[in-house]
Amino acid sequence: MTPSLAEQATAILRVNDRGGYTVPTKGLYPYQWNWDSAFAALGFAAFDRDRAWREIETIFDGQWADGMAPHIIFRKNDPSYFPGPGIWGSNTEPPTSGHSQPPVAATIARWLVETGAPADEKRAHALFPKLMAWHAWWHRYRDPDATGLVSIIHPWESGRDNCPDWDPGMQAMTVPDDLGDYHRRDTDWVDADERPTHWTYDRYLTIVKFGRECGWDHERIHRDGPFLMADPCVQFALMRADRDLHWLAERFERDRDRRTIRDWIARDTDGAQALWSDAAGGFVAREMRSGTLVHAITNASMLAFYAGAGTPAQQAELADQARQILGECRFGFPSWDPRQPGFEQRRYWRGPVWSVMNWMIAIGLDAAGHADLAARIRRDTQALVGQSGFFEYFDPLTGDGLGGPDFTWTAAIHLALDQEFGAAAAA
Ligand code: 9WN
Repeated sequence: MTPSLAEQATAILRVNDRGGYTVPTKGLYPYQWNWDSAFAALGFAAFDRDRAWREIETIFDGQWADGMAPHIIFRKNDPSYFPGPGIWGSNTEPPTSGHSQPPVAATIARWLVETGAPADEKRAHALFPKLMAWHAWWHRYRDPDATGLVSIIHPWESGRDNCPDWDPGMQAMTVPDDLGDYHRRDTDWVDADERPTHWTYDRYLTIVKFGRECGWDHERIHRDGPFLMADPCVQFALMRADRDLHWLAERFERDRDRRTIRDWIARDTDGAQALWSDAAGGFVAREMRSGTLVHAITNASMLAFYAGAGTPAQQAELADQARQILGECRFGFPSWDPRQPGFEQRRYWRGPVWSVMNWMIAIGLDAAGHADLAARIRRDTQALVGQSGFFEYFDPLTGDGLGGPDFTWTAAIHLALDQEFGAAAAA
């Protein structure tokens, strides 16, 4: 008998388990990634809550002294991925990458507490100071002037690595003559049409070189680094996670932390307005040195609902944009507006659909009173897996599975939707 989709998803989490942490998929991504693990925890929660907590806790095995939870932890060298620990030069134990990824761990931790037992509360209590230190790092090092708008110093920090959103920042960059030759590994595993170009990789590595050579001095990187943009995904994930951290702080009676978090939330609610584009009808990316907005809607724009960001008029406009864009696709929500130039239905973050983005978008749409849109997004997410399997991402027009197979977070979100995790999440 063919195993059910839920059984297949469970098997994928088990196969990708390396003992306390999962890899996103074998071969293509052989290490632990930050936000992948936060979402993986949701999947484990469907059948093993202790393992769910381990997944979140191990994200912080790589936490830096300044509070940063890095985007990759390199526990043992695996030459099947490039760039590996030697290129990053983090000088930490375990070795890690040198920047972060969208902060969703506090949101998942809150959810585990809300739906759990005293054992969950205990785990969250122990984790709280690490979460707090990580959020403080975001506010201090990615928004040093306390404007309420956090920046990213690398497209990889957004988690939406190859989105056309980053083109202005990437085009403005000069690739140094001594960047050196390198051998990409990703295209050994996945068709080159579904991955970033060589031009893009040169620029990814230019930023890593700058970071490594300045010893990952994040004040310096923010000030003088080759790339500085603001990302609606990071901004909104952080705003949401700050609210969830505040909820935990209240529960644990951490009054000083509560006050600090309240200030962050107030500031970021104002700061997010710097991402609003009248031309696009939504929140968009911004190149920070020139102040230029990228006037196009992405799946990250749709996270405004999840963050509770925007005025009622802005949210109404955004919901209207969501309907129009969904009208262009068989499966939502695309990572780049199909009506815009630059849409590529198969290339990573330039059009395809991601389950994890959909999970957050649907929670926000529900909370904002757009239950029909939320239901459509959830239905599409499950239908994609039913049609094509547990791929890394999917073509929004055909539903073809793209990128890596047997993908941890796609399996995790399938289980979460199957069990209606987050369906009635608190706003
Ligand atoms: C670089 C692991 C990660 C995700 C990112 C996704 C992709 C890595 C890469 O894979 O990025 O971080 O090498 O392409 O864009 O969101 O966390 O699944």
